Amino acid sequence: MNLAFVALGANLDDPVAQVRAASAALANVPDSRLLRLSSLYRTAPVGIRGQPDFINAVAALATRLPPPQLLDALFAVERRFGRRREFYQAPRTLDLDLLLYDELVVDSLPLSVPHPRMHLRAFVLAPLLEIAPHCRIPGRGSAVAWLPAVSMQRIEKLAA
Ligand code: PH2
Ligand code: MG
Ligand code: MG
Repeated sequence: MNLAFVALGANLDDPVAQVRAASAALANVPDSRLLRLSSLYRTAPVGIRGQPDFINAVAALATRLPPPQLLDALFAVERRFGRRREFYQAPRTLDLDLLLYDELVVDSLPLSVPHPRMHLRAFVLAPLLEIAPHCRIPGRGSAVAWLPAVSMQRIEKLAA
C-alpha cells in the first residue's frame, strides 16, 4: 500500500456539506482505504480576491492505485460533485488536490507532487499536521517548519 494525502476544499453551495460528503466519497475510491480525516477548517481565500471563505480539510488514504489513476479517481469525484472548470481558480463546489504520495516527487501536468504550493498554505498545513504531525514534504523538509511562514493567513477550526 502507498500513503497519499489529499486536500479537500469548497466555497460554493453549502461547503461544509460538500466537504463532508466528499470525505465519504473518498472512502469509496477503488483499491484504497480512508485512514484519517482532519477537522474541517473555515479559511480565508489565499491568492484570490472577492470569493467566499473556504471550508478545507485533509484526508490520508492508503491506496494501491498508482498516482495517475488516483488523480483520475479524484477528478471523477470532483465531477460527481458538480465541479465546473469555468476559469482558473473559479469558486468551486469541490476541489480535491493530491498533496503527497509516499516520497514521490513528480513535476508534470496534471500530476505534480508534492503539491507545489502546499507549504505556503495554512489551509493545507494545519489540517495536514493535525492528522500527520511529523509529516515531511519531499524537497521542503518538515511541514511544521513552514507554519510561521503562513501565520497571517486566517484559519479557524470548526467544532466537530
Ligand atoms: N484553493 C485555491 C486557492 N485559494 N484558498 C483557500 N482558503 N482554500 C482553498 O482551498 C483554496 C484557496 C486553489 O485551489
Ligand atoms: Mg486547489
Ligand atoms: Mg485542484
